Amino acid sequence: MKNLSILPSLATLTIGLISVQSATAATLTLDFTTLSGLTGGSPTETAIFRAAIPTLDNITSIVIKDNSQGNGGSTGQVSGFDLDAIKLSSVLTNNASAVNSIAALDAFDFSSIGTTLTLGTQRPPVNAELFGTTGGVLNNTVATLGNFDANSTTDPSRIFGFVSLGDGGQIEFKLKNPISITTPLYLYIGEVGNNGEVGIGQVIGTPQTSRIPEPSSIFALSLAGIFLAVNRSKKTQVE
Ligand SMILES: [Ca+2]
Ligand SMILES: [Ca+2]
Ligand SMILES: [Ca+2]
Repeated sequence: MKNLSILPSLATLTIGLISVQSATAATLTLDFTTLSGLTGGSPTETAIFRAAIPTLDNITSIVIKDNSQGNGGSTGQVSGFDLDAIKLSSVLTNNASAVNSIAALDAFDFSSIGTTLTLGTQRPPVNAELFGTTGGVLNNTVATLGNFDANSTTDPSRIFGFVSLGDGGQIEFKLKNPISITTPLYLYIGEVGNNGEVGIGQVIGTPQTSRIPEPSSIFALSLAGIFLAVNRSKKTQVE
């Protein structure tokens, strides 16, 4: 009888842990595929990467990080990953030249309310600011993150249309409204220059397992198992 009184409380504790886990947001890393061709302004050298958004509920943020380890591209104000644009679309395309014209979800707010930029470091010679930023925040009149339109050049008279994250930098996009995935959705990002810089994408949302009433089923099964085990044990003792 002593053991029996402990068993229900252990089962309750297990359910408690499952509930907490279900409600907690998860950060998942995206698996990018490189599209064929290039797009952008002039010179046209923006490479496009596509990732299927994982099946999550309540997606609140998407994060793009530089993971170039100081390699690739140019120095100074254009150090690190050079983000031309970001787009969420239900349309799947394999061609960079099509990415500007496919339908987009109205998901992003490119103001300082909807974006959090964590500046990476510049490789010498260090400029006052990373390109596409002003006062440490995104300047979207320069970066135009809604359009894959970057001029892939460091010529001061022509450089336009992207933000450089700096080495190890990142930008977080807080979505206008949380998104739940019920049909396939794709993220497209562009890297200006296609010159060796590497990005990581992450999506923050809630696992959809929290929708399925499995924990209560597991609980019921556990109790049934305990009941059977106790009965069997009692019978064994009697015999
Ligand atoms: Ca760069
Ligand atoms: Ca742009
Ligand atoms: Ca680049």
